[in-house]
Amino acid sequence: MLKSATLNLAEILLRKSDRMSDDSPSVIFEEDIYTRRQIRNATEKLGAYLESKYITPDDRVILLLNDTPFFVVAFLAVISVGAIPVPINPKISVESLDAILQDSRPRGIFVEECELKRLIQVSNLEIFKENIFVQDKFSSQKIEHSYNSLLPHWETKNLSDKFNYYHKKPESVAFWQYTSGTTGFPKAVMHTQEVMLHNTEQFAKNTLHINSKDIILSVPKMFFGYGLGNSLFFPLLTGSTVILEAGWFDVEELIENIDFHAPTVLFAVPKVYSLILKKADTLRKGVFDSVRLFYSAGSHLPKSLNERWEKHFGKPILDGIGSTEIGHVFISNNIENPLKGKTGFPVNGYEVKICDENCNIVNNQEVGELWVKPNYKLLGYWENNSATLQKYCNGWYKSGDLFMKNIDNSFSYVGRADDLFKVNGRWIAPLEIEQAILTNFEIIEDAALIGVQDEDENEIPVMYLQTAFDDDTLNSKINQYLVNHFERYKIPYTYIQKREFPRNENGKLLRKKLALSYQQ
Ligand code: 3SK
Repeated sequence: MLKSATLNLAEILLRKSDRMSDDSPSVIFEEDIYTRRQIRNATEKLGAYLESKYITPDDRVILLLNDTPFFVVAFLAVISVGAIPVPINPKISVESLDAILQDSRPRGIFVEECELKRLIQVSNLEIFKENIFVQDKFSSQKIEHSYNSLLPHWETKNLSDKFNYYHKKPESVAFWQYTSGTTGFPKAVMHTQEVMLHNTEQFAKNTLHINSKDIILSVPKMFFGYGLGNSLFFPLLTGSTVILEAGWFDVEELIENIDFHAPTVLFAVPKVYSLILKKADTLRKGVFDSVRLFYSAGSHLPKSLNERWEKHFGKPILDGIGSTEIGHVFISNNIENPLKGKTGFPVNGYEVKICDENCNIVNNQEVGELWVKPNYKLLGYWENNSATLQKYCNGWYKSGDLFMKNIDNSFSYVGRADDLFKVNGRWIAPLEIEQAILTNFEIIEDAALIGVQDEDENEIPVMYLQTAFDDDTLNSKINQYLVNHFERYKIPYTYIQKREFPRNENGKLLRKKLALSYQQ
C-alpha cells in the first residue's frame, strides 16, 4: 500500500505539497488561526527539545491534554522522534491514571497546567519529574510548579535548521490508544504508521469527500480515536481546517461555535444530536446552513432521531461505526445514498463478515457478530496476549457488535453481543425494545433494557429510562405500548426512571453499572 521502505508519520502529515498551501489555515482555536507551516515549525522545535530530553524511539509519552493546537503539536512531535504518543483523557481519575502509568511505563508525560495539581497525587507521577512537560500556553488556570513549561514557537516563516524525522517501517508502532470499552480494565491498542493514512484516504476522502475547502468541528475529543481522526489526521491529510475547543462539551457553546465559525462538517455522537434537537425551536434560523455533512458514530443512531433531525434541519445525519481497535470508521453511510436506521456499507479496504458463535458466516438477514479485516496490519493490545487472542484472529478483529446484512448489502446494527440475555430460555435483544420506546415516547432521553437476577436467581428484564423529570404515569403508558406490540417474555418486569445513566468517558452507556444499581 505504501511505497517507501521506511517513513515518519508526522513528516507525512506535515509535508509540503502543491495541493496544500503552507499558509492555509490548519487549526482555528479561539480567535487565532494556525497555519500548516506554524504547526510544522512548532512540531520540529518540540521534537528537537524532546530529543534533548532523551525521548528515544519507541518510548511511550503520555498526553493528558485538552483539544488545543498544542495537542496536535505534542502528538506529532512525539512521533517525529520515533516515540509513541498515548493520548489519555486529561480528566482521568488518579486511580485510572496510576494503572495506565504502570501498564505503559512511559518515558515522558505532557500535562495540562490546570490538571497538574490533581494528577500529581498519583503515586507514580513524581518519578517522571524531569520528563513532565506542562502545557501552559492555553491554560485556563495558572499555578506555580517546578516542571518543564512548554511554550511552543508558532513561527510563521520557514525554520532554517533542518529537523531529521526518525524513519521506521510502515507497519511499526506509531501511537497507542487506551480502550476500556464498556467494561473492564483499560487495554492499550497499538497502531501502526499506516492505519490512519489508509482510513483518511478511504473514509474521509473517498466516502465523505472531505477536502481543502472543509472546516471540521468534532465534538468527540482527540484523546478518543473518533476525535483523533476527525480533528488531527483528516485536516492535516486533506488540507482542510479544524476548529478546536478546549472545554468540555456544552450544547449551548457548541451551537454558538457553529454559528460563529460556520463549519462545513460536524462529527458528533447521537446524544449530541438529540440534545441539539431539544433546543431546535429556540435556534436562529439557518444556524446550521454552513454544515454540508452531519456525521454520527460512537454509538447507534436511532432511525427516529435521524428522521426528526432531517425534518428540522433539512439534511439527514450520516451514521457509521468504528472502533479503537481498527482505528476509525469502517462501515459507513455515504453522502450519495444515506440510509436512515442502517449503519451503511463497508468502507473500501475493510472486509467485514457476520459470524455465529462457531465462527461460521451466517446468512443474509440473520444476526451474528461483526468481524472486520482491514487491509493494514493489526498489532493487538500491548502486553495483553489473552485479550489479543480473544479479539483478534488471522487479521480479523471480532467487534463484539451484533449486526445483520440486509438484502441491499447494507449492514444494520442489532446490539452488543454482551447485552443479550435470556428470559425463560429465550433470547432478548434489548435494542429492539429500547428503539420502540425512543421512537414512540420522545420525552424519554435514553432507554436500557437490562437482564438482572431476581431473588430466585432467574434473569428478569428491567427497563431503565433516562428522563429529565419523574413522571409516574409514563411507566404504565410505556408498558401498555409494549404489551400491545411485543411478545410477553420481552415485557419489562419493572421500570426505573433515572436523571442520568452511568457512561464511560466517551459517552458509552455502562450497562453493567446500571444493572448493579438494581435493588429489589
Ligand atoms: O464508533 C466508534 O465508537 C469509534 C471508535 C473509535 C474510533 C472511531 C469511532 C467512530
